[in-house]
Amino acid sequence: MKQFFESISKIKYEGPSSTNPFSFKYYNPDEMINGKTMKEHLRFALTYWHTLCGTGGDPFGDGTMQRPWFDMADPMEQAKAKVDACFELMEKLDIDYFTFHDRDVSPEGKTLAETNAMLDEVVDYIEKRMKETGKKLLWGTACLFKHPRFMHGAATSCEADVFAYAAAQVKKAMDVTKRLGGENYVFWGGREGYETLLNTDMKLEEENFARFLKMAADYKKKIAFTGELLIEPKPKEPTKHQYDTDAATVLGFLRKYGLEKEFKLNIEANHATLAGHTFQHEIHLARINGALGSIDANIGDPNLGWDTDQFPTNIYDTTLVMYEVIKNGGLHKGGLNFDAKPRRASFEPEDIFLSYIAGMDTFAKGFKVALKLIEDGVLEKFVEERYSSYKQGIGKEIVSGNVDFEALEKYALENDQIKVKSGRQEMLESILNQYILSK
Ligand code: XLS
Ligand code: CA
Ligand code: CA
Repeated sequence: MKQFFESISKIKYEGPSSTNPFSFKYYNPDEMINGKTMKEHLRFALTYWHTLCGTGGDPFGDGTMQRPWFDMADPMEQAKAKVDACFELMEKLDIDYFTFHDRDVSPEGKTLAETNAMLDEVVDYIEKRMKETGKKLLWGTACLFKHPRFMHGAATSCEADVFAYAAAQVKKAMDVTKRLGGENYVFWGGREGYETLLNTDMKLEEENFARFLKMAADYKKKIAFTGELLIEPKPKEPTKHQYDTDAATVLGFLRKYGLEKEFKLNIEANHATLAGHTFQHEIHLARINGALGSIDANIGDPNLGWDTDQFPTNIYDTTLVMYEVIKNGGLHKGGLNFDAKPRRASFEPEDIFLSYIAGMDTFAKGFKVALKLIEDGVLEKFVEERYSSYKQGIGKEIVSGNVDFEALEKYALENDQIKVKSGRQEMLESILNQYILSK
């Protein structure tokens, strides 16, 4: 097997006082926590597209990333080299899972049949490497946004031939995901949206999108794929209006078309913030609706209005995300997928390791802080007390559905001298800081 990162050996846990940049300070994969290893709790995944395919190019400049396989002239040789690099990185970073789009792992041919044949050839190789190493596929997906044929959308394209092509591509990507034992299959509506209503039949596009997802859910049953189907919300970019704007929009859409039992959500930090929400808000909303599938662990830049997909290094965020994950009873089939890329100027192969280490350590520490917060029940006790008026008296009657407007008017006329309590936001934020800084 070709080795691409020979100068870097397996990254080990050295603890918070280590000054070795190529070591984990907080991520201790084998540490037992509540009967499971830290690795089993966090279920980290490596993203194929950013890590192996990302060039560092932007609208103003060429690619910058030094990746030995970029120099290989033969596309299939390059595709297999990326597989080797992927497994070497997972091994050295102690990551068990990976995620990919069909077109990340193999090139596009002249015809769909040729493209499928090349995909099969690379998937054979991936399968072999998975068997040798025990590494697993967290999720697969289809790239329905890169090729110009998808300029008007895929399932929401104005061209029926494009709808059919997208269906064929998703069918094949689902087959491949099943074959590799993928635990989920993701739908990110890359170009499912629109730029202007002057040329758009939004009603038909929305209905077609639902038709497409229904066919996918039917196909899942047909092939007995046992993974979860996940939709990944995002409000904008690449289109101006993406149909899967945020978690609430997607849940409403699924319910409208009777698809809510078939799909869960893959929540990404940078998409949450682009939608004007916090990462925690989106995860919380998915969780309380029984729809938290998986998490794309990255972070945006609060000063930039686009999807920067940076490695997550904000401990405040990761604490609150892990707080939600613990409340969810864990990630189940989901994982923490680093849908993130080193900055354009962090172009050396070493930067891949340093970026993953930063993200993994930030999540490991956030997990520990969240565990302590939950163990001490500080936030829960406060929230429970804050809503205690619904546990007895008139509140209990409201919650039990025993009163109507007339009964409440009678009650309010007799009880109109109301005392409300402070929300104590600053006190709670200060407690959270205390936990982050000291636990
Ligand atoms: C892009 C999305 C994409 C999905 C998979 O913004 O995050 O990478 O996760 O198609
Ligand atoms: Ca994503
Ligand atoms: Ca993104």
